[in-house]
Amino acid sequence: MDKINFRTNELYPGTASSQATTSRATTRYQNHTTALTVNYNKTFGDHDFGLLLGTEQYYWQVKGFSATRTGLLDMSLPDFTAATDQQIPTVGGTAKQEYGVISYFGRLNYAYKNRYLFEANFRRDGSSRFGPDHRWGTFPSFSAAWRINEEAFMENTRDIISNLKLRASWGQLGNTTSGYYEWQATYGGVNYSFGGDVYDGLRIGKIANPYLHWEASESTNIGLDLGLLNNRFTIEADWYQRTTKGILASPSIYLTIGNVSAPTTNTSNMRNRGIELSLRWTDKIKDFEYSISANFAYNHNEVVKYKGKLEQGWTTDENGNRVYVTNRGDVADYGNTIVVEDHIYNEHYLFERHKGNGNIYLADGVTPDPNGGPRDGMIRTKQDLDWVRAMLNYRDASGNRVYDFNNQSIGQGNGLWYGEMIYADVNGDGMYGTNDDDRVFTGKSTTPKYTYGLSISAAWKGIDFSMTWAGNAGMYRYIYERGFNQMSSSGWQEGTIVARDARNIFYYCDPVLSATDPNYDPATDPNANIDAPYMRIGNENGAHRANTSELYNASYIKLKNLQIGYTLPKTWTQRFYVSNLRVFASFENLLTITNFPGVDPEMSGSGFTSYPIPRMISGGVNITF
Ligand SMILES: [Ca+2]
Repeated sequence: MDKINFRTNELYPGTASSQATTSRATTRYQNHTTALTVNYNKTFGDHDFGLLLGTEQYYWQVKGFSATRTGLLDMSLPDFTAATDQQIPTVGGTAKQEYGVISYFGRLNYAYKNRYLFEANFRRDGSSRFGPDHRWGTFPSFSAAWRINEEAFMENTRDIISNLKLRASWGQLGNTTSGYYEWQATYGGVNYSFGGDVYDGLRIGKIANPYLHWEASESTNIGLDLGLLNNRFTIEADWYQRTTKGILASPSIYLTIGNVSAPTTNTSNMRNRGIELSLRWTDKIKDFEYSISANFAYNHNEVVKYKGKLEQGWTTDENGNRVYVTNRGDVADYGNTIVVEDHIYNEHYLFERHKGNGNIYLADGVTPDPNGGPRDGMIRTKQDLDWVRAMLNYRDASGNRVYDFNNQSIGQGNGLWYGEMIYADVNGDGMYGTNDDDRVFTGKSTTPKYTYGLSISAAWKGIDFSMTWAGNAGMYRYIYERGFNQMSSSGWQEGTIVARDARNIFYYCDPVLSATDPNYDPATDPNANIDAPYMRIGNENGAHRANTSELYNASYIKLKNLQIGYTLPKTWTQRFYVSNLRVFASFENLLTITNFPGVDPEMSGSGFTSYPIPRMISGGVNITF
């Protein structure tokens, strides 16, 4: 087809039909499920028995084929068989992949006098995704419950306690999170030289692990159900612990093994512990029905087994020098978050602001004070900058530099200057935020520690009302965009590059005088803003470090849904052969209560740059004939 550029009025001839290509592709998915279950239930006096036995097989396969040919007689005949060109067609497709699962399972129920309830489950699952000798996993689970209110000694309390049940369970379940062929090695083509010529060869891309087996999650649960006043008030409380064992991961491997990917292994264990509580009150007063329910949950996750324990600290090497050593690179996956044993999963792992005492020198008046410098890390005054200068100029007895600030030198717009940050020397080696040894565990992640909700609903003479509040707390999001500006232009003049308002929150001092007058002190310049919460605006100079002051509490509570409706009396609507007619208005995400500075604490990513969950207002009519 020809194309025209309307701006220049030029015509671009399209592809000639003899050069046009046509293709056909087929992808075939196939799956079969076979299931067979037998059920048996029997009651002997006070004893109730139930038995279920079953087996299930599942097979899945994909394969695809595609081909392209060139040369059409005419654009109106795009069928694959109509292509005329005698060139060999290009052929491709989807590689054939398949997997299968076979399961055998059984369940046994037993109840005595409807008071003592037991259940045992047994599963044996086999999956083609694991090594030939480790395909099968056995997963039992048991649960028991005691309906205390059915006991004779509870007889007199039944007016108040309508239900009281104690529950306990323990069980294991298998997860197939592995890819279809994860236990096998992968090979790739590679050229090698032999006798001065290049030959095609084959090399291992990824090491096999024939021991790859099921990931199993083991859960323990203890719960209590309580119903009061004919179940008008109910409480459900649960404590749980769930440990996922054998989570698949690829360990760090030594370079001596060569340039290959590590095998996938069942290395890591993760534990979730928590409590869940839900309360509900429901009642009716004449025509007025209402119910209030609230829920609360606390969860703590911890990586209990990964690549080994983190060990780091000061030691003395063979030459008698004090050195800081860490095995962090071997046992952890980290950047601004970290996965390592004994810590929450993806814990924020950040630098901290330096907290100085404001001094420049120690008592001798010549040696810089390593604990001196700006009190909140930001170089705000001449005194602060003089400390940085004294630290960088200081040399030890052998003439070596002792202190370092993330490899930065002093300089406006491109180094340590007014409005820039000093990061804490956490490990005490004199290098302030220079390397990862100064990162700190924050005990915080984007996973909420607490979740809660509240629902209220009411109905009166055809009018109905409901609302749902939900929220999370104890989660933190890292967003640098708010307090650290990466503008491309260097320097900043008030009112020229950014709005005047920015002056109130970003550090500002005279860019010319501060660079030219050695006696200039922002602390005595009435036009400077030295108490700003955020660093100066300017181009990124490399001194910035992801730090804890850019970590924000994303706790929130939201009015997720509010609905008001009115159902017309049936005596009216039935005249029009309508059995039910309800008009309603519904509001989603109407209100968010949070201190989080981003757009929406609930959304993924930093919560600052991605698209938020929308607010929706809708109305409608439900008619049932
Ligand atoms: Ca350090």
